[in-house]
Amino acid sequence: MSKELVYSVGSTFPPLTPGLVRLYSMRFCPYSHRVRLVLAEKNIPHEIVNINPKKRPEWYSDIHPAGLIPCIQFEDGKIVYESVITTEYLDAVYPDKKLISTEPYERAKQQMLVDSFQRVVALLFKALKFKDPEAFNEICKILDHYEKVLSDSFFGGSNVGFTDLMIWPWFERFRSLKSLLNNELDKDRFPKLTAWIKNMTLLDCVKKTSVRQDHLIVFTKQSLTSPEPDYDIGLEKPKEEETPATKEEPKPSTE
Ligand SMILES: N[C@@H](CCC(=O)N[C@@H](CS)C(=O)NCC(=O)O)C(=O)O
Repeated sequence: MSKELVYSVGSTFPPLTPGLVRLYSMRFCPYSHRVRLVLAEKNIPHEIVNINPKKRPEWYSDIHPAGLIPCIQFEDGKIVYESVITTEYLDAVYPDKKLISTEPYERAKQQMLVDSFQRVVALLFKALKFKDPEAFNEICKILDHYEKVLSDSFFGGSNVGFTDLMIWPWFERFRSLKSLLNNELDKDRFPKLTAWIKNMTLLDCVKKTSVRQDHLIVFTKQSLTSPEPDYDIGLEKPKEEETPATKEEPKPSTE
């Protein structure tokens, strides 16, 4: 049975593994994808516990008061949630491969790009849910600015940084979901972003954390029409007699 199966209502809290940061995640959640990218890029030893966001385990409310994912938990009891805050925290306590610039203006520029990207997130949902071509046009208008300010291999310079990892999950979705969007980014309008996408796909952290396209398509179709999509698409499911509480413990991630 797969260790990636979601924990749901009625499950037992899986004890923390000494020496590992725990990420509460969900395979198709773009916000969790941000944190998976950061953990992979910074080589932080971690384990992943996937949570069913619609049927959360009772024990999860002791970890995240609002029950959202992603969230990270440390052996010493520290808990941090919200994908951007989690990233900033991890970058501060694991200073190797710094993602966020210490130069105030550079840092502000990175944060502005991440913050304004929330509008793209909302529009992508609109484009998928309502098959609204105008929503995709709006996305492109916002991305014109990203095209304009991109002046190196990555947004923060020659190495991957904060902005790149915070916005990448949605670019992966633009590509994977182009059949559902009936649209894709125009290479002529976005030549620098097109080159950036190529640079991103070559990164180990992107390769290790990418979501399988066929699974993402099925999951997205389900989540647009059903209140309870299958969070375990493509995984080996438990046999009838096994309950979530009898699942094996999570194992250290190989990401
Ligand atoms: N602002 C949060 C958003 C996280 C979020 O919306 N996560 C979704 C899953 S992709 C969730 O937990 N949904 C459960 C719910 O809304 O009850 C972040 O950046 O971490």
